[in-house]
Amino acid sequence: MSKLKALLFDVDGTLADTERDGHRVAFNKAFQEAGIDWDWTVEHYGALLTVTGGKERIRYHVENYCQGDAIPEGDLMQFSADLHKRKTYFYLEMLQNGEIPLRVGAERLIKEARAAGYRLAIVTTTTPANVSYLLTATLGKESIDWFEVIAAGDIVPAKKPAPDIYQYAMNKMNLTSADCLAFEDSDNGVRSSVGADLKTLVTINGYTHAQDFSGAILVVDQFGESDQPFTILKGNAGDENYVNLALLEQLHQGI
Ligand code: XBP
Ligand code: MG
Repeated sequence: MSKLKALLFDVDGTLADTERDGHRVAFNKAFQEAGIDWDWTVEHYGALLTVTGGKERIRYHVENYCQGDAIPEGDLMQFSADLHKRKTYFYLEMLQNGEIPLRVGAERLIKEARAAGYRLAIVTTTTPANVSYLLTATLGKESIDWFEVIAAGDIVPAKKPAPDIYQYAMNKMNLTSADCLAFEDSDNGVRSSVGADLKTLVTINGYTHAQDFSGAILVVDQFGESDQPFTILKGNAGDENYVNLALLEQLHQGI
């Protein structure tokens, strides 16, 4: 077994709880601005999360929930791209306003890993600017450079659950899956990371808690802190009660 060298972090749902009160709200602001009478409720958005990627999610909504609505079929790509551009604007505004914090334990874990010399990467479906704004707002502008690779958005054509984005990040870092651990929050994310042959730790959230994580090695409700222990949903964390480097080494070695 090779040594654990790198940690590959998903963003949405994993580093921050972005979907319900972040992305969803920004989509609705864009619809409102464009005079479109869609309201993506918390429940409906949960159904739309089966599709990763914001533009793809808009198209999925049109194709599955808008039969008979006046959206010119040939222009659907352009329509979704334009609407998504405004959604990103509103989302970045929320990040800049500090409305979206990191999840419990994320900052500590990233800083501990960095101090111990682990290599770090971001592996996400979301738009690249969403990542840099989140990092800047929560960890400071310099934190963007803590991540050797930020693999995001349309950089690979096939988004999660395809393994391509993880493979892209590992290629860029000249690492194999045996060198890395992945962190995810959703079934689509785990299908992507496990599809890339990566051991994966899952931190669930409100939208994903009931999903199928059979490919993951450990499923917990949060990274946690020493005084805020996680709850284990699947797997074995030995003596550890929050996600720390000792636990990651243990998971990597398969103990
Ligand atoms: C995240 C997503 C993203 C965001 C929206 O999936 O699906 O699409 O919801 O981002 P994952 P954009 O956490 O599995 O990477 O609107 O910028 O596409
Ligand atoms: Mg995610």
